[in-house]
Amino acid sequence: MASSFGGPYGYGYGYGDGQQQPQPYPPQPPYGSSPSSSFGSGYRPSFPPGTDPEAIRSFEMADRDWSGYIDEEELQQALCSGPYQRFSTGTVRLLIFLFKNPTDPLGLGPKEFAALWSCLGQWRAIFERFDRDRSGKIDLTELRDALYSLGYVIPPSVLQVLMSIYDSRSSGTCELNFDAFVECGMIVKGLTEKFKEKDLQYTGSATLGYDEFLCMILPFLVSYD
Ligand SMILES: [Ca+2]
Repeated sequence: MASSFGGPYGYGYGYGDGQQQPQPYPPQPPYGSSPSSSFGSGYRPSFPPGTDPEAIRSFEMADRDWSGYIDEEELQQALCSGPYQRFSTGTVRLLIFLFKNPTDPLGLGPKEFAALWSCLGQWRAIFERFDRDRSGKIDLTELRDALYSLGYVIPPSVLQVLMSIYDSRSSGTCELNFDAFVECGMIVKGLTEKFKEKDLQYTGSATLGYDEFLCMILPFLVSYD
């Protein structure tokens, strides 16, 4: 009686002859060779379906210690060698603070990195859309309009403060580079969302205690260098 159970995959649970050997887990450093020459030999960070192949490539290039996570230094490297020219340490720290899963001590995992990559793509689109004079930078009016398009009506006095803070991280020419623009935009977005949680009547005003105020802003401040 011929048996065809199992088909091409067999029906045992062991690793018989001719079957693929199990890949090491967690991924092991390629002793004696550089990671870039050894990709594809078991190092498989698990990305969500539909992740931009460029994001996956950047992750694999950046994860130099093969930990499966991207730390601060590796993220800076990944962003500077990708489609973005430069990212200041301050911006990189803010991105890690905003995207890191608090239970992952080693840095950004594939899922968080993919989310960050997608988010940066959206900021890039906003940057290009509002850089109306094609200077490659965002000036005060362009910043105002960009934030307005996201639903944030920033008063002129606050715009001046934002420009003075992030311009100094940028170039000192009253315009923001992309990394400073992302940092500025994410701070405004993050703090506004926190404030809105306290503004239940949606009036633009909120009453909050001293401790609540500190707890709200300190995580953003300490993410800076
Ligand atoms: Ca511009």
